[in-house]
Amino acid sequence: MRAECHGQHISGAERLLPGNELESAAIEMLQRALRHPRGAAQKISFHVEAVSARCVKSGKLLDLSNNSVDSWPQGRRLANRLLRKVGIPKAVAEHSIEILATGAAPSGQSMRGAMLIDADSGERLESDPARGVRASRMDLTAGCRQRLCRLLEQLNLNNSHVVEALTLATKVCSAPGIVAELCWSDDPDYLAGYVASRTLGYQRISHMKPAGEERGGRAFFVRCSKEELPNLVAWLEQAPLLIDQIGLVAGPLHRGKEV
Ligand code: WAQ
Ligand code: MG
Repeated sequence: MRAECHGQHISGAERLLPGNELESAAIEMLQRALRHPRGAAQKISFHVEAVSARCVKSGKLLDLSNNSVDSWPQGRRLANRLLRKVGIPKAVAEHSIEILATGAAPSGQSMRGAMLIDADSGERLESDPARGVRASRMDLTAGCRQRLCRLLEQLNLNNSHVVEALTLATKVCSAPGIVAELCWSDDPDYLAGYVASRTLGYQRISHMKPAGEERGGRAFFVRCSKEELPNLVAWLEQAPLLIDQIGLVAGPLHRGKEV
Protein backbone atom coordinates (compact mmCIF):
# COMPACT_ATOMS: atom_id res chain seq x y z
CA MET A 1 0.00 0.00 0.00
CA ARG A 2 1.16 3.50 -0.72
CA ALA A 3 -0.52 6.73 0.39
CA GLU A 4 0.28 10.20 -0.95
CA CYS A 5 -0.95 13.73 -0.42
CA HIS A 6 -0.38 16.16 -3.33
CA GLY A 7 2.55 14.09 -4.53
CA GLN A 8 4.13 13.80 -1.08
CA HIS A 9 4.63 10.33 0.40
CA ILE A 10 2.59 9.79 3.57
CA SER A 11 2.85 6.11 4.33
CA GLY A 12 3.49 2.71 2.84
CA ALA A 13 3.21 -0.86 4.02
CA GLU A 14 3.91 -4.29 2.62
CA ARG A 15 2.60 -7.73 3.59
CA LEU A 16 3.13 -11.34 2.52
CA LEU A 17 -0.08 -13.24 3.23
CA PRO A 18 -2.09 -16.36 2.48
CA GLY A 19 -4.71 -15.44 -0.16
CA ASN A 20 -7.63 -15.85 2.24
CA GLU A 21 -6.29 -13.02 4.44
CA LEU A 22 -5.99 -10.49 1.62
CA GLU A 23 -9.34 -8.79 2.09
CA SER A 24 -9.01 -8.09 5.80
CA ALA A 25 -5.38 -6.96 5.38
CA ALA A 26 -6.37 -4.56 2.59
CA ILE A 27 -9.09 -3.00 4.76
CA GLU A 28 -6.62 -2.60 7.63
CA MET A 29 -4.12 -0.88 5.32
CA LEU A 30 -6.82 1.39 3.87
CA GLN A 31 -7.89 2.47 7.36
CA ARG A 32 -4.31 3.20 8.24
CA ALA A 33 -3.76 5.30 5.11
CA LEU A 34 -6.93 7.29 5.82
CA ARG A 35 -5.99 8.07 9.43
CA HIS A 36 -2.30 8.68 9.29
CA PRO A 37 -0.58 11.17 11.64
CA ARG A 38 1.30 12.59 8.60
CA GLY A 39 -1.99 13.74 7.08
CA ALA A 40 -5.02 12.63 5.07
CA ALA A 41 -4.17 10.76 1.88
CA GLN A 42 -5.31 12.16 -1.48
CA LYS A 43 -4.25 9.06 -3.39
CA ILE A 44 -3.97 5.49 -2.12
CA SER A 45 -2.53 2.73 -4.31
CA PHE A 46 -2.57 -1.02 -3.79
CA HIS A 47 -0.35 -3.41 -5.62
CA VAL A 48 -1.23 -7.08 -5.16
CA GLU A 49 0.78 -9.87 -6.71
CA ALA A 50 0.70 -13.66 -6.42
CA VAL A 51 3.89 -15.23 -5.10
CA SER A 52 4.53 -18.93 -5.59
CA ALA A 53 4.65 -20.72 -2.22
CA ARG A 54 7.72 -22.62 -3.50
CA CYS A 55 9.72 -19.36 -3.58
CA VAL A 56 8.95 -18.37 0.01
CA LYS A 57 11.88 -18.79 2.40
CA SER A 58 11.40 -19.06 6.15
CA GLY A 59 13.51 -17.33 8.78
CA LYS A 60 14.05 -16.24 12.36
CA LEU A 61 13.49 -12.74 13.76
CA LEU A 62 16.47 -10.72 14.94
CA ASP A 63 16.86 -10.50 18.72
CA LEU A 64 15.54 -7.20 20.06
CA SER A 65 17.33 -5.08 22.69
CA ASN A 66 15.55 -2.02 24.01
CA ASN A 67 17.80 0.97 24.70
CA SER A 68 16.10 3.79 26.59
CA VAL A 69 17.86 7.12 26.21
CA ASP A 70 16.92 10.48 27.72
CA SER A 71 17.14 12.61 24.59
CA TRP A 72 17.44 12.37 20.80
CA PRO A 73 21.05 13.66 20.75
CA GLN A 74 21.94 10.84 23.12
CA GLY A 75 20.02 8.41 20.88
CA ARG A 76 21.94 9.52 17.81
CA ARG A 77 25.25 9.18 19.63
CA LEU A 78 24.29 5.62 20.59
CA ALA A 79 23.32 4.87 16.95
CA ASN A 80 26.68 6.22 15.82
CA ARG A 81 28.51 4.01 18.32
CA LEU A 82 26.56 0.90 17.28
CA LEU A 83 27.30 1.53 13.60
CA ARG A 84 30.99 1.84 14.36
CA LYS A 85 30.82 -1.48 16.25
CA VAL A 86 29.94 -3.22 12.98
CA GLY A 87 32.80 -1.58 11.11
CA ILE A 88 31.17 1.52 9.63
CA PRO A 89 33.75 4.35 9.73
CA LYS A 90 32.93 7.22 12.10
CA ALA A 91 32.64 9.77 9.29
CA VAL A 92 30.24 7.52 7.32
CA ALA A 93 28.06 6.88 10.39
CA GLU A 94 27.93 10.59 11.27
CA HIS A 95 27.19 11.67 7.70
CA SER A 96 24.37 9.12 7.31
CA ILE A 97 22.67 10.32 10.50
CA GLU A 98 23.04 13.89 9.27
CA ILE A 99 21.45 13.05 5.90
CA LEU A 100 18.41 11.43 7.54
CA ALA A 101 18.15 14.38 9.94
CA THR A 102 18.08 16.95 7.17
CA GLY A 103 15.78 14.99 4.79
CA ALA A 104 17.34 12.37 2.53
CA ALA A 105 15.24 13.11 -0.58
CA PRO A 106 16.38 15.87 -2.98
CA SER A 107 13.33 17.90 -1.85
CA GLY A 108 14.67 17.90 1.73
CA GLN A 109 11.83 15.63 2.84
CA SER A 110 11.83 11.95 3.75
CA MET A 111 12.35 9.41 0.99
CA ARG A 112 9.72 6.78 0.14
CA GLY A 113 12.24 3.99 0.67
CA ALA A 114 15.78 3.55 1.96
CA MET A 115 19.15 4.99 0.98
CA LEU A 116 21.81 2.47 0.00
CA ILE A 117 25.10 3.64 1.48
CA ASP A 118 28.52 2.18 0.71
CA ALA A 119 29.64 1.00 4.16
CA ASP A 120 33.26 2.01 3.53
CA SER A 121 33.13 5.18 1.43
CA GLY A 122 29.73 6.58 2.45
CA GLU A 123 28.76 6.99 -1.21
CA ARG A 124 25.01 6.86 -1.92
CA LEU A 125 24.25 4.03 -4.33
CA GLU A 126 20.46 4.05 -4.85
CA SER A 127 19.49 4.94 -8.41
CA ASP A 128 16.53 7.15 -7.44
CA PRO A 129 17.29 9.35 -4.40
CA ALA A 130 13.63 10.30 -3.88
CA ARG A 131 12.28 6.75 -3.93
CA GLY A 132 15.29 4.78 -2.71
CA VAL A 133 14.84 1.04 -2.28
CA ARG A 134 11.75 -0.44 -0.66
CA ALA A 135 12.17 -3.78 1.08
CA SER A 136 9.09 -5.86 0.39
CA ARG A 137 7.54 -9.32 0.50
CA MET A 138 8.32 -10.05 4.14
CA ASP A 139 5.97 -10.94 6.98
CA LEU A 140 5.43 -13.01 10.12
CA THR A 141 3.39 -16.20 10.32
CA ALA A 142 0.25 -15.81 12.45
CA GLY A 143 1.80 -17.91 15.23
CA CYS A 144 5.03 -15.95 15.21
CA ARG A 145 3.14 -12.64 15.31
CA GLN A 146 1.13 -13.83 18.32
CA ARG A 147 4.24 -14.93 20.23
CA LEU A 148 6.08 -11.71 19.42
CA CYS A 149 3.16 -9.52 20.51
CA ARG A 150 2.98 -11.38 23.83
CA LEU A 151 6.68 -10.78 24.45
CA LEU A 152 6.50 -7.11 23.42
CA GLU A 153 3.54 -6.63 25.73
CA GLN A 154 5.81 -7.28 28.70
CA LEU A 155 8.07 -4.38 27.64
CA ASN A 156 5.13 -2.12 26.80
CA LEU A 157 6.29 -2.18 23.20
CA ASN A 158 3.43 -3.96 21.49
CA ASN A 159 2.68 -1.59 18.62
CA SER A 160 2.68 -1.91 14.84
CA HIS A 161 5.82 0.25 14.42
CA VAL A 162 7.92 -2.23 16.40
CA VAL A 163 6.44 -5.35 14.80
CA GLU A 164 6.82 -4.01 11.25
CA ALA A 165 10.29 -2.53 11.77
CA LEU A 166 11.58 -5.74 13.35
CA THR A 167 10.17 -7.75 10.44
CA LEU A 168 11.72 -5.40 7.86
CA ALA A 169 15.10 -5.25 9.61
CA THR A 170 15.20 -9.06 9.79
CA LYS A 171 14.80 -9.33 6.05
CA VAL A 172 17.21 -6.49 5.28
CA CYS A 173 19.95 -7.79 7.60
CA SER A 174 19.74 -11.28 6.10
CA ALA A 175 20.44 -9.90 2.62
CA PRO A 176 23.76 -10.82 1.06
CA GLY A 177 25.91 -7.66 1.09
CA ILE A 178 24.08 -5.74 3.83
CA VAL A 179 26.25 -4.75 6.81
CA ALA A 180 23.72 -2.85 8.93
CA GLU A 181 20.59 -0.74 8.89
CA LEU A 182 19.85 2.63 10.52
CA CYS A 183 16.26 3.87 10.86
CA TRP A 184 13.97 6.28 12.53
CA SER A 185 10.32 6.97 11.89
CA ASP A 186 8.96 9.79 9.73
CA ASP A 187 5.78 9.99 11.84
CA PRO A 188 5.82 13.27 13.83
CA ASP A 189 4.61 11.57 17.01
CA TYR A 190 6.83 8.45 16.89
CA LEU A 191 10.36 9.25 18.01
CA ALA A 192 12.03 5.84 18.18
CA GLY A 193 14.47 4.22 15.80
CA TYR A 194 17.08 1.49 15.66
CA VAL A 195 20.36 0.17 14.38
CA ALA A 196 20.25 -3.45 13.24
CA SER A 197 22.72 -6.00 11.95
CA ARG A 198 23.18 -9.77 11.96
CA THR A 199 25.59 -9.51 14.93
CA LEU A 200 23.96 -6.67 16.92
CA GLY A 201 20.39 -7.83 16.34
CA TYR A 202 17.72 -5.11 16.49
CA GLN A 203 19.00 -2.37 18.81
CA ARG A 204 15.94 -0.24 19.49
CA ILE A 205 16.65 3.35 20.55
CA SER A 206 13.79 5.17 22.30
CA HIS A 207 14.58 8.68 21.01
CA MET A 208 16.12 9.52 17.65
CA LYS A 209 14.47 12.87 16.84
CA PRO A 210 12.56 15.73 18.47
CA ALA A 211 8.75 15.58 18.78
CA GLY A 212 6.92 16.93 15.72
CA GLU A 213 9.80 16.20 13.34
CA GLU A 214 8.65 14.51 10.10
CA ARG A 215 12.08 13.87 8.67
CA GLY A 216 13.04 10.23 9.19
CA GLY A 217 14.08 7.36 7.02
CA ARG A 218 16.29 4.38 6.50
CA ALA A 219 19.88 3.75 5.47
CA PHE A 220 20.95 0.27 4.34
CA PHE A 221 24.76 -0.01 4.62
CA VAL A 222 26.10 -2.10 1.78
CA ARG A 223 29.37 -3.89 1.14
CA CYS A 224 29.23 -5.37 -2.38
CA SER A 225 30.58 -4.66 -5.83
CA LYS A 226 28.73 -2.32 -8.22
CA GLU A 227 28.03 -5.38 -10.41
CA GLU A 228 26.32 -7.17 -7.51
CA LEU A 229 24.16 -4.19 -6.55
CA PRO A 230 21.19 -4.90 -8.91
CA ASN A 231 20.95 -8.42 -7.46
CA LEU A 232 20.94 -7.05 -3.93
CA VAL A 233 18.17 -4.57 -4.79
CA ALA A 234 16.12 -7.30 -6.48
CA TRP A 235 16.57 -9.49 -3.40
CA LEU A 236 15.44 -6.71 -1.02
CA GLU A 237 12.42 -5.82 -3.15
CA GLN A 238 11.32 -9.24 -4.32
CA ALA A 239 12.65 -12.28 -2.43
CA PRO A 240 9.72 -13.50 -0.28
CA LEU A 241 10.58 -14.12 3.39
CA LEU A 242 8.05 -15.48 5.86
CA ILE A 243 9.42 -15.37 9.41
CA ASP A 244 8.23 -18.27 11.53
CA GLN A 245 10.54 -18.13 14.57
CA ILE A 246 10.91 -15.36 17.11
CA GLY A 247 14.21 -14.29 18.65
CA LEU A 248 14.98 -12.97 22.13
CA VAL A 249 13.42 -9.78 23.41
CA ALA A 250 15.53 -8.07 26.07
CA GLY A 251 15.03 -5.07 28.31
CA PRO A 252 17.09 -1.89 28.53
CA LEU A 253 20.83 -1.90 28.01
CA HIS A 254 21.37 1.85 28.23
CA ARG A 255 18.58 3.25 30.38
CA GLY A 256 19.36 6.90 30.91
CA LYS A 257 23.07 6.30 30.72
CA GLU A 258 25.14 8.89 28.84
CA VAL A 259 26.85 7.28 25.84
N1 WAQ B 1 11.73 -0.28 2.65
C1 WAQ B 1 12.66 0.69 2.71
N2 WAQ B 1 12.47 1.85 3.37
C2 WAQ B 1 11.30 2.03 3.98
C3 WAQ B 1 10.25 1.07 3.94
C4 WAQ B 1 10.51 -0.14 3.24
N3 WAQ B 1 9.61 -1.10 3.15
N4 WAQ B 1 9.21 1.55 4.64
C5 WAQ B 1 9.57 2.77 5.08
N5 WAQ B 1 10.83 3.07 4.68
C6 WAQ B 1 11.59 4.31 4.96
C7 WAQ B 1 10.93 5.55 4.37
O1 WAQ B 1 11.96 6.46 4.02
C8 WAQ B 1 10.16 6.11 5.54
O2 WAQ B 1 10.09 7.52 5.45
C9 WAQ B 1 11.04 5.71 6.71
O3 WAQ B 1 11.63 4.48 6.36
C10 WAQ B 1 10.31 5.55 8.01
O4 WAQ B 1 9.19 4.69 7.83
O5 WAQ B 1 11.22 -0.26 17.64
O6 WAQ B 1 7.87 3.70 11.86
O7 WAQ B 1 7.20 3.44 8.55
O8 WAQ B 1 9.83 1.34 18.21
O9 WAQ B 1 7.72 5.75 9.56
C11 WAQ B 1 11.33 2.30 14.01
C12 WAQ B 1 11.28 2.07 15.48
C13 WAQ B 1 10.04 2.86 13.46
C14 WAQ B 1 10.26 1.04 15.87
C15 WAQ B 1 10.16 2.99 12.00
O10 WAQ B 1 9.19 3.76 10.04
C16 WAQ B 1 10.45 0.68 17.34
C17 WAQ B 1 8.95 3.52 11.33
P1 WAQ B 1 8.21 4.42 9.01
MG1 MG C 1 5.92 6.48 8.80
